[in-house]
Amino acid sequence: MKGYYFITDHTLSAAGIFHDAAQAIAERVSLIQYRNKSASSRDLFAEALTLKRMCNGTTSRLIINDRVDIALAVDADGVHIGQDDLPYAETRRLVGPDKLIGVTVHTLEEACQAESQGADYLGVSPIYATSTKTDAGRACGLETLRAIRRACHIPIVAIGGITLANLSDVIAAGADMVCAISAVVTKPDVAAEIRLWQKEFTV
Ligand code: TZP
Ligand code: MG
Repeated sequence: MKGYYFITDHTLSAAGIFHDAAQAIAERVSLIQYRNKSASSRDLFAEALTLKRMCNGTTSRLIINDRVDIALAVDADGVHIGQDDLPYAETRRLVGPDKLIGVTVHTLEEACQAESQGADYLGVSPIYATSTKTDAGRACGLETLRAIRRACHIPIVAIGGITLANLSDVIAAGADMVCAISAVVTKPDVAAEIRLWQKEFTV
């Protein structure tokens, strides 16, 4: 797991989540997360199923944010849970041993706990202040990211307020993957933007 991590955002997207996701898949982004905090379960299911079909036969794997039931219903590749979602152990019991589980962490303690429980990757959040997620909490900064990098061995996804201007600092602090929503999906050419982000991981 390395490179840009794509998350859908229907409120910020200039061209729509399916257009954005198609571009991310075409750019061979390894993880595509479906995140929607406002739709009904029926609509979540329908959209997640569309994304799953788009990912089938490609190198991109589909992760569902928050909702284990939706992840199971569409046979997604994994689920991403936060500190207020179903606990890790129950999530693992429901999805089985083969699905990916990502866990959002804000501190070194939460990171160590998630790793020891068996998480497949850590979402360290928010690195910088962001208005995209209103309840993201205080920025944990590069210091926390470095501390988690030193202590943990599983892949780290950094998220929150990351732009092309600070991306190299975040990679240098130890992120394997970096997610940006507003800095990418608001751009007129999402594919071109993703290419710029992916390039930062090859230098
Ligand atoms: N989780 C923590 S911060 C965040 C999420 C979903 C939002 C990131 O968006 P942006 O626009 O890249 O700051
Ligand atoms: Mg969550």
